[in-house]
Amino acid sequence: MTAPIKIYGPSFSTFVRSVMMACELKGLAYEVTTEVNGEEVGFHTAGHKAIHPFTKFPVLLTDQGPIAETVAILHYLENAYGGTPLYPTDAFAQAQVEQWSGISGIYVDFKIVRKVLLEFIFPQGEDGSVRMDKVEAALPGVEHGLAVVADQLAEQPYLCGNEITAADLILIPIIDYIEKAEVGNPRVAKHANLLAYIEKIRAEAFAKDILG
Ligand SMILES: N[C@@H](CCC(=O)N[C@@H](CS)C(=O)NCC(=O)O)C(=O)O
Repeated sequence: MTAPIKIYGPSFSTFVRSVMMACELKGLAYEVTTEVNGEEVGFHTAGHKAIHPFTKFPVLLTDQGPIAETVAILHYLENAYGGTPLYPTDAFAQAQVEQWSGISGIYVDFKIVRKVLLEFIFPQGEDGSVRMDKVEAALPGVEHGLAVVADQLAEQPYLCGNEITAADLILIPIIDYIEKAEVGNPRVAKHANLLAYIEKIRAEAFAKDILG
């Protein structure tokens, strides 16, 4: 039996979840771990820096060495294991997947995860309070990010057409978290297609145990 693929990082991380879903879609056994070479490696320690120079996660731990950065990991899984494709072969279509992976993993992530969700998870205010002024100031950015991806999904079921791709895997955990966080103030639900997208995906076999 081949050893499971090792994903270093916490399973609550959006990007770790992207890699977990890729493994699920490709039918690959995997484990999410905080061990490297059999040793416990704490986040933001020297051991973590040795596998990611900016101490981020996920990092894929392969027999050939660590692979940092979600996009690089998703490409590696595609090239090394095959299975359900996450990238089209046509050059333009592939560039579209790269484009929407970047838009989702850089801009949408920044506006939604970094500026708002992390403020609730790791409050930076006095006595550990959430800085609501910062959250309020960031909400137009959340709405902008949601509108951009909702527009892209207006005429097609996935970000880059009729098939799920790596770009969706990067977007999905972000939309899942923000939609769940918005009880009583539905910004995702303002876009019926975006709500339908995340609800459909949450029920699918590759995602349901990961998104919970
Ligand atoms: N560009 C990186 C971003 C990774 C990233 O920011 N991961 C977050 C978790 S979702 C992280 O490592 N946070 C811990 C930190 O910033 O110290 C990627 O695509 O993998």
